Amino acid sequence: MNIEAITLRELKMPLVHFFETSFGRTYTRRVLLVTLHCDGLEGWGECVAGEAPYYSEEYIDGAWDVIVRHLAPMLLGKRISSGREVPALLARVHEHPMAKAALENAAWDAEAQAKGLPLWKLLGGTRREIACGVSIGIQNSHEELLQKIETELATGYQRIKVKVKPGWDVEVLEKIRARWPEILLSCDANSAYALADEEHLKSFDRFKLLMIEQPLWSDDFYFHARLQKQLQTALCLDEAIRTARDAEAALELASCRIINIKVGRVSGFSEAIAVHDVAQRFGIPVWCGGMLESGIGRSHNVALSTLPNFTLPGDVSASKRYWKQDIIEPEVEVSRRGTIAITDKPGRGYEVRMDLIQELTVRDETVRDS
Ligand code: OSB
Ligand code: MG
Repeated sequence: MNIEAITLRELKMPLVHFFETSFGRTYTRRVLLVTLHCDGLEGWGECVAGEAPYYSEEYIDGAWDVIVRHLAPMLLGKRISSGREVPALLARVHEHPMAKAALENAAWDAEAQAKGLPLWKLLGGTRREIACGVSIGIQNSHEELLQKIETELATGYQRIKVKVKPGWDVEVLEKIRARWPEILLSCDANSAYALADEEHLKSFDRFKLLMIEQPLWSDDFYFHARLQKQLQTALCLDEAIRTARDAEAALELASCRIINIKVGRVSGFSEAIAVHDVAQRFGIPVWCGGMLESGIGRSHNVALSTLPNFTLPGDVSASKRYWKQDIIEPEVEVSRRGTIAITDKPGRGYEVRMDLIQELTVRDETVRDS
């Protein structure tokens, strides 16, 4: 595949419902899509960076800049035969995992099309359906949260994850457990707690959670290991795991018993597979996290979730939970049993809707080999 040009697009996509985490509320997603033009094929990737540098240091305007000025020029004019070759080409740029992932994943997307293979098979997937959970943000009231949970359970989702922070935690979990004593329930703190909260976090054990996700600092393994020793509940790391090396360090230290893999956070499919493999070697289950993706990123998450060690329900859920209309055809749909069926179609298995993409695009730029 000759990489002839790369197009960046920013889409403005209002969420069906705002999404609130411990670091803030999002009403509208600014979605950054990249297209690799190679030999008449178009490989698509999504940069999942946030609107602001709160989840991590990356944000959409910074990602756009680093792609145009630094990353795209490292790929343009290159001939590659697989997505696997992309990380080495981009290695000179320090960090910027979500920007790199958009490009690398677009190359895998093109490779799957060129080979006439489903992307999930190319990634080494084996599952014919994946298990789905939902991530529910902080709401205006407890009542609204309970209402949301009821709706998601009625739809068939297999696991409920709620966002927590100091002041929106035990009382909320208490009410959820009072109403649904048996459901698979977890919580995600996005680093909202500190060491002084150890006793408070220990009190979560009574809720029989599947996991507590990233309670402490986003770069920490050591204090999570200390905390894990004090808890019955499994810890899950999200933000802290950026590489397979991180996963190995965290698991050797016993910082967590579960890992959330987000393909953007770990810089692309190659590293996501490597993290998956490390976890599998340690006997640690993984699940696929989400970043409020449009259909492009969502279809890539679906493909990644077919790898064998994705044994827990992920945050990969139906398009319609986020968007009035998604930019892929068909949209990602979830069965009454809370599963997504995997198709045998070549490529990502979901067509891009160019009409809608054009309608939603607020800026675009194409860079070519100069
Ligand atoms: O920590 O998983 C997270 C969204 C934005 C930033 C961080 C997180 C999330 C989610 C959303 O939980 C999951 C989804 O896309 O459904
Ligand atoms: Mg998380």
